[in-house]
Amino acid sequence: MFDTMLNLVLFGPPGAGKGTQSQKLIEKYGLMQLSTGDMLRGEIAQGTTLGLEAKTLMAEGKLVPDAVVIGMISNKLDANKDAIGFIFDGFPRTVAQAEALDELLQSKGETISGMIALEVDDEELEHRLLLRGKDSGRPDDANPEVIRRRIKEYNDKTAPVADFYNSQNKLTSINGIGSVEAIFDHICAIIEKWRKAA
Ligand code: B4P
Repeated sequence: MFDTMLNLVLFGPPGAGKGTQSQKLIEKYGLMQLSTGDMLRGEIAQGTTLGLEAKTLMAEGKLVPDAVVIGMISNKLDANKDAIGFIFDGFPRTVAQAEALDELLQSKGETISGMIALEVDDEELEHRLLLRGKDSGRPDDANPEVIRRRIKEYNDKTAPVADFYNSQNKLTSINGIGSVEAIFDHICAIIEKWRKAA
């Protein structure tokens, strides 16, 4: 579908709609989603050592160590050499992770096509996550204090990742409030623009 690989970083605070939009992008473009949150929850479900280490941090709304998530992403890239492109969902979450991702892709002759950042205010984020927490079974969605901690972690450690991609002229920010369909259409329009420019 694409002449070159499409590698999209889907960015935004917790609850911004990254996971929701990723599902629709997989269906439309056949891209492979790499969600570090899903991978970590998988490790917890399997009761691995890594999962045990991540469980407490995630339940407290803290980020897990960079080396852990970088290692997971590196393994996935190696295991999916035939993918036509990747959606990085919830990764990178720190500048160190963004630098590591650039290096990993460079070593394969690839690069990030662009970052799309979903902008949603804190009040709406808290509302969405508490709503999801009612039936998601995710401990990090059930407690307002933990949700606020996640938003603070995002502002302190993750927000600078947008500047990292902006300095490479790869950042496009869009409004993440509105219908899921309208936001999806906006994301697709940006991808089409990248595709024409490639
Ligand atoms: P994630 O799994 O990435 O969790 P998230 O940020 O809450 O998910 P997302 O933003 O995808 O949620 P979505 O909008 O789809 O991370 C969980 C934890 O794992 C982190 O706190 C951290 O501890 C750890 N972790 C993960 N990656 C890491 C990394 N790289 N480094 C270190 N630690 C890491 O959904 C939110 C809700 O909003 C849903 O209910 C959805 O239905 C709803 N929604 C979506 N779009 C909407 C819209 N337009 N209108 C109304 N509601 C909407």
